Amino acid sequence: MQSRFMRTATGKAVVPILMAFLLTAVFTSFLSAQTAPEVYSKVKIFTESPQDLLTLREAGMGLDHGYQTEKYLEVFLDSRQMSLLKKTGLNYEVLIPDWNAYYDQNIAMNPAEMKSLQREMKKQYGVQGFEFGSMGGFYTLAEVLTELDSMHLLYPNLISARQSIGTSVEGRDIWMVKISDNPGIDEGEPEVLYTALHHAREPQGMMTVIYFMYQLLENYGTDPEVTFLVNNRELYFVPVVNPDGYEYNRQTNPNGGGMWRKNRLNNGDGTFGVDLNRNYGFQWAYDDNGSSPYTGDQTYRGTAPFSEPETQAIRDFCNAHQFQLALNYHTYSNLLIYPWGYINALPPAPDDQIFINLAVDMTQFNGYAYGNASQLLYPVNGDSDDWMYGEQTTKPKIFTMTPEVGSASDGFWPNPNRIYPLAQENVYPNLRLAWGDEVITADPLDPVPPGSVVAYSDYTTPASMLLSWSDPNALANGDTLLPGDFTIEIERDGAAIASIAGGTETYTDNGLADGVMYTYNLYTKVVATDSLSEVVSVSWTAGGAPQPSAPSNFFVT
Ligand code: 0X9
Ligand code: CA
Ligand code: CA
Ligand code: ZN
Repeated sequence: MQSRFMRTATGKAVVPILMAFLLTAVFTSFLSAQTAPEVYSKVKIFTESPQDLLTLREAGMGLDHGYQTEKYLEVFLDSRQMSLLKKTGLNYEVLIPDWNAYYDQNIAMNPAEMKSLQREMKKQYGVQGFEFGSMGGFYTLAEVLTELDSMHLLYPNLISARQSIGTSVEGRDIWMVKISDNPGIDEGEPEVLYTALHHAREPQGMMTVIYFMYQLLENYGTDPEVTFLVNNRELYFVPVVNPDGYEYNRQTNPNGGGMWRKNRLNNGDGTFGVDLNRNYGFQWAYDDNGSSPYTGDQTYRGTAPFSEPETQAIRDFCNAHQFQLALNYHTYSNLLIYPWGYINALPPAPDDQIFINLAVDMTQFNGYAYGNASQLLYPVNGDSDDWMYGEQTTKPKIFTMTPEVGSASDGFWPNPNRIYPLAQENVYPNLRLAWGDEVITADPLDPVPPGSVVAYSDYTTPASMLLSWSDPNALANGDTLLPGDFTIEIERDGAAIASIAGGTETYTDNGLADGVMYTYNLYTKVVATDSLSEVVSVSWTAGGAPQPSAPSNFFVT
């Protein structure tokens, strides 16, 4: 029999450390036996007629995610769903009878393999802080927290310390961090939210988010786009919305592959868990098609809207902020999904077109399909996106979308060699979301530019230019701006030459060449926030004008 750790990516056996792993394997199965994890099977269900699809829907299996074609769908089923499927009489084929055994045999890598893959990936992707976690390459919950802490230690000026936004059913904190310049200050800049792991078995979403955070931190100050966005946005991250479910997967499957989806509420009838992505309070329980009333189902929606502390935490966090855009990361299917979830319709104009434009832009390089949930998968009610967008009284509407990262072959626990590429293909969409075209129109906290800007030089001062202007006294939103709050930044022909304190209103630029025309850019910069105004440009020739000329209208009387 082949050991779970003998098979390597290159096919060679790793004998010297085999003993240690056999021991680990024995211990692991002992642990597993104790917690008796569900057996999940990968099944291909043939749905050749509309009647077959109806039969399937009416079987009450609470199907969630899978790969579908006209003729069949491939899904992961727990034992309860398996027995329901058998009763339907539909044709099916079991592709993988025991997913976890399959995962351990075919996907999990041993530490030596992980290490060399790690080296290769870091080199190829040019990242420093991001690395593999210990759970099949994915960070465990504890490792996510270590990453957040080390980011804050390394980049205290760009990322906040982690803050709890609430606790889970089992009392674990749900952590949030903010990336922005001056992360400790609410600068009133446009706010954008990224979350992951609503579903415990979708760790690639979390890896994608952490990878993006490192991209921001490591490229700040060198990449102009990253620098602009970090300076002018407040980017919030909740990498693990469902810590209990994720931790449960670690306990049952410490090497990765755990298939628990929901939270870990004890439903009191021998079943556990509410699907957090069916528990939000917008059109909650709209029908039984987009969510399930049955406690044992994978898509069980809970006893009431926001019955779960995890969704309450996200709700309260959103209500306390002014998020304008959000991405809730899930896996898989290479999709970008926008509202509505509960019906097959788009939000009213003009928002429908804004969503489409955003999605077209964001998916142009990774090729994800975009649309609403019904167009792409199946209807869902009580999901995060419908609430974030649809709830418009307790908070402003949020342009929220769900990426489903990875292909059908990646599944929920992709091969470790897919973690970096899948994260990388979502950096562009993440950046575009932060730009928020058509959603973030003007930053109300940007200052007003300097007024009446004049550059002047004449034959009496051929080597210098006198710049003058009137200081702004407000932000774009009308808030007062005092002289001590800002500087006027000056560029000559594109290069920064001076930063002048508010209240000065003039600057003399010396050492110029007589007869040469110079172009100056002036803009206001708020000291506390680095927020910048629009740029005002003026051009004038050194010593050039007005030329001294013979006096005219000259009379002698
Ligand atoms: O069923 C879900 O909750 C999501 N799929 S998953 O396999 N990750 O569970 C799809 C949710 C789609 N709905 C919206 N984005 N509105
Ligand atoms: Ca900021
Ligand atoms: Ca700023
Ligand atoms: Zn999901």
